Amino acid sequence: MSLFTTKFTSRVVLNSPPFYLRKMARNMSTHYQNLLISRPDPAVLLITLNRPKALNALNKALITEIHQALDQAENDPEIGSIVLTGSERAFAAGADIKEMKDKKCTPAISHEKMILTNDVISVAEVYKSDFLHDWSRITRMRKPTIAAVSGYALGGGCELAMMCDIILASPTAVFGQPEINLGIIPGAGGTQRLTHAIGKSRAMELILTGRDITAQMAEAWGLVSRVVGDGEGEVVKEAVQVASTIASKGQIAIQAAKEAVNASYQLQLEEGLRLERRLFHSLFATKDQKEGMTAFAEKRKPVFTHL
Ligand code: CO8
Repeated sequence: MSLFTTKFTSRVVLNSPPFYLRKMARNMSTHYQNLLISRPDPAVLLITLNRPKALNALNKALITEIHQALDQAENDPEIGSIVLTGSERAFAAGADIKEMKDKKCTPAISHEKMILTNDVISVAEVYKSDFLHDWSRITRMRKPTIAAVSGYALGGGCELAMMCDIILASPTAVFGQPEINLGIIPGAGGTQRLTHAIGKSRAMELILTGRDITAQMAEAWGLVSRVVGDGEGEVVKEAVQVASTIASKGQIAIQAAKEAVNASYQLQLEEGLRLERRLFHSLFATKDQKEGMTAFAEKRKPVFTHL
């Protein structure tokens, strides 16, 4: 198998989400233009990116709707985890290049002024609007998120997948940071998260050449947790199953575990271990800990109440 993919040309794979997803989502997505929303399990929210003609390119409207759906999930006590997916052909082919192409941000006569698009605005205004920052909403989710990736996950699409807690890939998935081909660099975490995931040399090679890698290579390099079976919708089914399993646990412990793992990116080992211990101790104050251990001793399944 070659290390790098060639251009993905098959027209057999579908642009749109599978029929069963569209049917399931019909009644739940009325106010979304670019997403399908469904509950394949009462405790799992499935968010399907749905801009098929643009290969789910991430424009402002789509990003805004993803954030609205995430807020909905975070605020719904019945939802324990979230799956984010695209179509068979594309998870997301990156930020919307056509939307971005005319953006300008050049120093004007004074360093205090910048020109963004056609408006002259001050550095303070650019700073306050925090251009690109809001892409990372998904990383601030307390509930676990799973990316189910088929087809292209390029540029901002790859970055969006990497913002999720777990990435499952279909054998058709293609990952890459091709921004260099457009005269820019990754702007939504690619240089940082990809390097954490696969190491400096591999990240440098992908980012500096703009090449893609296959799902199998992404698995071998540790970018995705695994490649699932072949077939339309398989990666989504598998992701929903993982999400259901996560949602069936005590949610306080789940969120504490997520917090502790994420802290390993920010903290030195000693501090991380201290945080882990403190979270571990605090879980003994929960009803779920009593229930989990009592159920084990009584040889029955625990019934967690998330208290
Ligand atoms: N933006 C806008 N439209 C896109 C994008 C995109 N990223 N990708 C594909 N499309 C559109 C195409 O323009 C085309 O539309 P139309 O039919 O109207 O011409 C349609 O989707 C189908 O695409 P193709 O005909 O090109 O399909 P192919 O199968 O021939 O090729 C590829 C598929 C290889 C995925 C190809 O479309 C491609 O190379 N796309 C661009 C990939 C890319 O460079 N992504 C990185 C974008 S930059 C980025 O993500 C920076 C993120 C940092 C954060 C930014 C915050 C704002």
